[in-house]
Amino acid sequence: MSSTMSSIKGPSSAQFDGSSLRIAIVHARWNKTVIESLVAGTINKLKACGVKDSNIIVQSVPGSFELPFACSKVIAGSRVQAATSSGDLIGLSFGGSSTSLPLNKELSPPTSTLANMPNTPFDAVVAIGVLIKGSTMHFEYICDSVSHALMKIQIDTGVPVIFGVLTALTEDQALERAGLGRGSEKGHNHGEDWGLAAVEMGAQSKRWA
Ligand code: DLZ
Repeated sequence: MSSTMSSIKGPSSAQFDGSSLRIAIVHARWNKTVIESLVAGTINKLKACGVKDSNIIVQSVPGSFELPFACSKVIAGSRVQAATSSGDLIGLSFGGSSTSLPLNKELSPPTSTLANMPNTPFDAVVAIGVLIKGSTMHFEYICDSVSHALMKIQIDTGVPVIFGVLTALTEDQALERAGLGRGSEKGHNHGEDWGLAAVEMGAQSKRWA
């Protein structure tokens, strides 16, 4: 493509109202710098669409391979919670004997804990991970299994799961897609697109129900 021609690639935006939505962000901790920028971009866009601070929860997991399990638990847990009046975190035990989610451990953006949430299920979940290709087949196996598992969760549960997993061949590719490019072009933060997608799918799936 000539350098004067602009790219036609990318989402076309439609604005949806997120003010009544509850959104969960589940993110891996591998490749932390990129992850932090993507999570911040997602949260900024959710808030720009009207999603309340108190209706955004953030859960971290070790790596991208853990994303499907955590998304599945978060969706199931919020449904159980919605079905009880106590607000107890039934079914949301992550690691060891913990009975509450270790929320917002790494990130500064304001988020709330599940324990403080109104008792309604999540309208959408954003799964965020950054996979960077190494010298073995590890990358291919994780990319493949995680993308299939996340798709299956949203189809099986009826809760939209936004695919916020970067599958980058190089560190530079990952940085550019988080708006952190090392060159003169910083790149676009894809977290913003995932925030928009979460609001659109959350709002639409209420209508399609
Ligand atoms: C082990 C591993 C490697 C090598 N690379 C990445 C990566 O680039 N991005 C990522 O999110 N996670 C990585 N992991 C960790 C796995 O996803 C997973 O956490 C472990 O294999 C434990 O199940």
